[in-house]
Amino acid sequence: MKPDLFEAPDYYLLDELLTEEHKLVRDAARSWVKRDVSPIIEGYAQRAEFPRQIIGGLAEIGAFGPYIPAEYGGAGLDQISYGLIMQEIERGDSGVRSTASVQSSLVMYPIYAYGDEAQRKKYLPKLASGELMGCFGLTEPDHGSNPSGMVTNFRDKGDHFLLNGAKLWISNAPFADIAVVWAKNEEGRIHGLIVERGMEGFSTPETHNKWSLRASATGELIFDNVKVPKENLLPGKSGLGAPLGCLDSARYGIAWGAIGAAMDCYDTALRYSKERIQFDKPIGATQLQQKKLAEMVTEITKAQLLAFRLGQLKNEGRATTAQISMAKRNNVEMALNIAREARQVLGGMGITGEYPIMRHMMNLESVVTYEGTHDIHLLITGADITGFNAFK
Ligand code: TGC
Ligand code: FAD
Repeated sequence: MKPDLFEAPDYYLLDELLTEEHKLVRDAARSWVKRDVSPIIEGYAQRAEFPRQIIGGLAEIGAFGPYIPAEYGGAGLDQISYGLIMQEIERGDSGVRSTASVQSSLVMYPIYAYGDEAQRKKYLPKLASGELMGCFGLTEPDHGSNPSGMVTNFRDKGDHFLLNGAKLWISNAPFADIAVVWAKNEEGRIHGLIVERGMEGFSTPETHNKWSLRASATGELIFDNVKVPKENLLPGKSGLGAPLGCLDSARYGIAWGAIGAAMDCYDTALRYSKERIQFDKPIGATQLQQKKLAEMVTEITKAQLLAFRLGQLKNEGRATTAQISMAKRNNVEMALNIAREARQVLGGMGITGEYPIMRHMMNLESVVTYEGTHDIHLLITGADITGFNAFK
């Protein structure tokens, strides 16, 4: 792969809206991605392997629990810093950002928000340092967009719970030490349980043959009469709103992350357009290529403004689920469109692993589907503005 010469577009001088802390956090993540992710990520994606050696670096830049308080090992940062970290990591690769999103928003967040003090103390510091890695089991083979229909269940056996069922498409599953699993009790009420690797009857087979997110490990969670200690139930919240609350946080991170992937594609295409000569002039001097590049930077700028304002609302505790859906949907589609256009600017070179564009494009096909599909987010906006729920 070519050396990483990335320069971030900032057409509307958004850096002026960031605090010194935001810029320090962002720049540390940016430098780490250039040094430790860019040089190796193409090879790992080609081999469909997760680069485990980056776990320590992710922890060091504060990517595991950016907004979790420092007393539990988190970085104690605000939501804009969290977003900027996700942006920089996804600039490197969406799969690496997935690992960080899952660890932070889908494992640490539910333990922090719904767990008791003993659970927080037991798990959060080790998750923040990367000593423990986690995954989040909501999706099932027959229940993806509609998780309320889940069949995974647990039964009270007096001194423990007995867990049965299966989860599919679970990021980090093949190597995770713990899983936050959503399952129904005897009354059909959804609860979160912390399942630990090594519990008898718990297995995590890897999902192969992915053309997308190849540097992220995806797998199943199988529960065959797993005895889960009662103290592993998250006591603070139950019902579908509990896992959906975690998704709010992860989807917010993705709204920022997608900007990173888009910026990398735009920056690569812009540089290539100035260097590639056809018909005796740089292709960047032709109107058609300029149209592509001008539209890309316009869309990136709009997405940056959307994410920044959402971050302000999130910092104030005022961001709604529907606002988060709009940003996730818009920014991922924006990134996917930019990846497709940028790929064309590079002509044949665009399909090779010499440049990051094709990898970003393939990754974004997962990002547009997970954490709520593109259409599901449209329906969330539709329900919010009309008051009519069109899901059912
Ligand atoms: P609905 O009736 O709308 O809601 C059920 C209950 O939940 C409450 N609620 C929320 N609470 C907190 N936060 C939210 N965001 C909430 N949204 C809804 C709601 O008020 C209600 O509470 P109550 O007390 O009245 O019961 O639920 P529904 O069954 O109609 O479903 C709505 C729908 C379709 C929007 C929801 O199911 C959905 O979002 N589906 C998409 C599923 C999804 O996104 N799955 C993601 C799996 S995790 C993943 O993909 C990780 S990839 C990570 C990576 O690698 O980066
Ligand atoms: P389906 O729900 O079957 O949807 C198929 C199509 O039907 C979609 O286009 C959808 O928009 C559409 N559709 C569904 N319902 C409606 C409706 N009411 N109206 C109109 N259209 C509709 N899940 C986890 O729990 N944890 C993870 O860590 C995780 N990681 C993932 C990693 C990867 C790489 C991938 C691909 C997925 C991951 N997922 C994870 C699962 C992901 O959240 C689901 O794939 C997603 O929610 C969609 O579910 P589904 O694939 O079953 O599609």
